[in-house]
Amino acid sequence: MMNYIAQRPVDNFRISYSVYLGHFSFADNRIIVPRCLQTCLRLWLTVSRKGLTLALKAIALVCLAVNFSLLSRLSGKLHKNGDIMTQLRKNILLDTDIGTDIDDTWALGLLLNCPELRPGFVLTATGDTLYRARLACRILDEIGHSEVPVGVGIPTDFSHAACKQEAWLGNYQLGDYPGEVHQDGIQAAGEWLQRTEAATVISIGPLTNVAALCARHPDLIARCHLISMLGSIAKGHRDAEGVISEYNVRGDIPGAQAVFKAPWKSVTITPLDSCGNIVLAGERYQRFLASNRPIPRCIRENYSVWRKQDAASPPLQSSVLFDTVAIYLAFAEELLVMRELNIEIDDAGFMRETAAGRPVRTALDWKDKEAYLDLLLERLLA
Ligand SMILES: [Ca+2]
Repeated sequence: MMNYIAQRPVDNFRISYSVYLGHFSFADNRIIVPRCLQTCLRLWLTVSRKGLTLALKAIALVCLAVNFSLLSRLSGKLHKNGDIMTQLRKNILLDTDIGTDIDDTWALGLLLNCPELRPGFVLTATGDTLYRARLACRILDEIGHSEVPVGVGIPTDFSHAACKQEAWLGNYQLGDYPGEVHQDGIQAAGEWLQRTEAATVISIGPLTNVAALCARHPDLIARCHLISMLGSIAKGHRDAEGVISEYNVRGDIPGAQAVFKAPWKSVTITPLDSCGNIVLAGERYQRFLASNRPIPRCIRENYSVWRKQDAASPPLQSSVLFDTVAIYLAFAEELLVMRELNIEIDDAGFMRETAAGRPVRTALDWKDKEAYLDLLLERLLA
């Protein structure tokens, strides 16, 4: 697989230069041209234009040479720091039911714009997994990320899982994707886990594929972290009080129970309690509409097709962006209220806290939801 960071030289420079300056921050968007070099260039142009003495021209030339030498040494350090950042990125396997609710499309866009994360494999889950793989391929192709391999997951009979982005997908086939495509996505995902030292699985759909990986490769799962949009602890949709049997659990209850019994290094979830009312609206949504960057443009095109099939969808705002919170949890959690709960999943798809339950880091609420909405927008527009 091609190196993800090498695809984004501007990001690489931005991150590396921030590291070099000693004020590294992933949110830091500054690109700084050394000021001394600018000054010398200006001096050289001035003395050239005004025809000043040969001595002054010589002094300016020496200053320029010294600065280019410094810049060259700095470039070496930038390259070295870029390598370090490449190694620090988390390797992500995304298991997604992209193509029914639109939030998976937003989540994929967010994942691709998070410099802390390296999307290593996209596996499609639930219902018509071939349609979902074609859709993932076309989105990745459209926004210039065909370095990410895509695998067709296990198809299931899931009558509620409509193919709502078919009109945008058109006749795009797996063979049109310039990157790697795997008809047996479970086999290929297992091989990817085998050769990936430390992987994080982000699951944002029903857990059929992830359960299959747990059954086939318990040894590999034991070295992975799982982050999932899953379940409901005390709230349902749009902050409604009361626990519900949530869609991703209900889509494959035995699968979810098996995944919770697997030997993960850690399990972290965003239940509806924290992700059930994440909406970009007002000025934030206007800024999203105004952006001409490839990721927002692609999401907008898909959202436009999707919302024609959802009459309840209000205008001038996003739908609920549940799955984006799982992506956020892969690199940070400080904006959320996190608790470790011992959770079991019962046969009706409800999460229950029990003494025998699996320890799960659970995002129960927000410390600062407005800050998350700002971060989400900035990442999508980056
Ligand atoms: Ca989903």
